[in-house]
Parts: sequence; structure tokens; C-alpha cells
Amino acid sequence: MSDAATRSGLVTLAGRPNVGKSTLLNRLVGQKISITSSRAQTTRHRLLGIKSTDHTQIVYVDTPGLHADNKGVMNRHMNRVAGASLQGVDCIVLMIAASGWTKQDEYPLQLVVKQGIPVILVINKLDQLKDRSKLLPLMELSNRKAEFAEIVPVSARTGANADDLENVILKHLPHQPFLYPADQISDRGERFLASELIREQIFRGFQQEVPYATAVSIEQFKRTKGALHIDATIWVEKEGQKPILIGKDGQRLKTVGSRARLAMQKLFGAKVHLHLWVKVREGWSDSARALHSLGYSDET
Ligand SMILES: Nc1nc2c(ncn2[C@@H]2O[C@H](COP(=O)(O)OP(=O)(O)OP(=O)(O)O)[C@@H](O)[C@H]2O)c(=O)[nH]1
Ligand SMILES: [Mg+2]
Repeated sequence: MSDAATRSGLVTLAGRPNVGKSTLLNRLVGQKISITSSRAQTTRHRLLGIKSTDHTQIVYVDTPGLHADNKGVMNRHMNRVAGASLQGVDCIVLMIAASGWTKQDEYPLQLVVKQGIPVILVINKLDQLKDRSKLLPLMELSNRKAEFAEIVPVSARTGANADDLENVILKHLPHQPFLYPADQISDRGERFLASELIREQIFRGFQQEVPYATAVSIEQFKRTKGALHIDATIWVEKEGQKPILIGKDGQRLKTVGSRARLAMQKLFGAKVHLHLWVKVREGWSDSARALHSLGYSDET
């Protein structure tokens, strides 16, 4: 196929934490690749989701939420990863929620408009907008904030307008050969995805600081005939967080394990045997060395 016949390129999904970037990536790719939760700062890594058709390939870049708080090594890591992901791409999708611009949206907005590449504004969570007459004024206000290439309202949750968004994005991609093999859906391997699915259950199942004090590492990932055998360690920061995560008679950890196992079976299409351990690594989230060894290093 000649270069002119195919379109392909990179699109970064950017925005404040919790605005729906990972939900949108999964929706656009049509597969669950990135973990999501109702808690801010769920995504800690840069991750690609690749959508190919016969003639087009869109490489979506999911990023941690951009936030002005730069306290602590983990926050700085997340902002650095997200900020660096704005460079070297063909266009940026900046996301806000249909409830309107918030103070938290200003930091990502300023960073994104500085890049000098086309920015498509996505107004997400359209399903939550009860009064549709508020959409037009929100689009007008948005137009005054910056020069967006386009403004597209969507619902990542229901999929409303996702096809329109895809078409808008395609217009901003160059005519060039595919960047990745047509059957590849992510840049991340099964070990990474497995560890993320465990972390997702912790973000979904626990309150307050526990999710933020947690990291997951895969100790064993073995494929035998018909099954995957996965051993993982859940790291917490303090001794006191261990009993919270494990729960009475191990019940809470069991719930995390069985939900993560089901999600893995769905993603990997194989039976999964999952064993979890909880261990303490004092203050890991504020140590550059610990972050590095847990897989949070420069990913750009
Ligand atoms: N009602 C509704 N909820 C949505 C929509 N999109 C995402 N959500 C919810 O918003 C929450 C955050 O979604 P995520 O996709 O994890 O958000 P994110 O921007 O990736 O967040 P971080 O990774 O923390 O930066 C989850 O509870 C999602 O289910 C939507 O279109 N409508
Ligand atoms: Mg996310």
C-alpha cells in the first residue's frame, strides 16, 4: 500500500486527573487497556492504545492527569510523564468535563496550548449533562479560552460521539505508513497489564490513602498448558496499611484477587491462577530509587 493511501499518527489524551482519559482510550481502541477508577490519579504511566483499520492507524497516548501539585516524587513523576507525552505527537486531545471548566483544568490548558500543535478539545461526560442547553455556552466559553482545532462533546462511558471524535482526529494525522503492526493494540506487555489490573481493584475498593500508598510488582508470570500462573506483590508504605488491605480473615485481599483475576482472564483469554502477597516498603512513593525499581521511571 502506498504511503498516501494510509494515515497514521500519535494523539495524546491530556487533562486533569479523573476527567476520563483512560475511559476514553479504552472506548476509542475498543478494548480495555488502561485502568480506570472514580479516584483521581489512577493512571501513573504513559501507555499506548492502538486502533488500526485497513487504511488508518491512530496511536492514542494515555497519560497521568496533569496537576499543579508537584509535592513528592510520585507527583513529579506523573507530571513529568504527562508533560513529556505532549511532545512529538501529531495532535493533542485536551479533555474537560461537561460540568464545565474548573480551576484544575487551567494547568493542563496552559501546558497544552504552549506546544504549538493542534489541540482538539473534548468535552466528556456528556451523559451527565442534564440540561443540554448548557452545551453551547460551554463551547463558546471554550473558544474564548484558546484556539482549539475543534471542540467535540462525547461520552466516554456510553460511547456517544466517539465515532465523530475519531473522524476529527484522523483529519489531523499525516499520510504515512503505520507506526505499529496492524494487530498490535498496546506498547505494554501482559506483565504490566496484569499488575495494573490488580492496582485497579485497589483503587476501586479502598478509601483514603491506601490506593496512593500502593504499588504492584509481578514476581512470576508463567504460561502452562491452558493457564497463566501469576504471583504478585502489593507494596504498601506502612505496617498499618497491611491489615487494611488484607481485611478480616483475608477477605478484602481475596476480593481484590478474584476481581483482578476475572479481569485478567477476560483480557488474556486464558485461565488465570493468581497469588497475592502484601509487603511493606517504607515510604516507597517518596523515594526516587524505590519508584524506579517499581517500574516508575522515565518512560518517554
Ligand atoms: N458519567 C460518566 N463518567 C465517566 C465518563 N468518562 C469517565 N467517567 C468516569 O470518570 C472516572 C474517571 O475516569 P478515568 O478514565 O479513570 O479518568 P482519568 O482521566 O484517566 O483519570 P486519571 O488517570 O486519574 O488521570 C471513572 O469513574 C469513570 O467511570 C463519561 O463519559 N461519563
Ligand atoms: Mg487515567
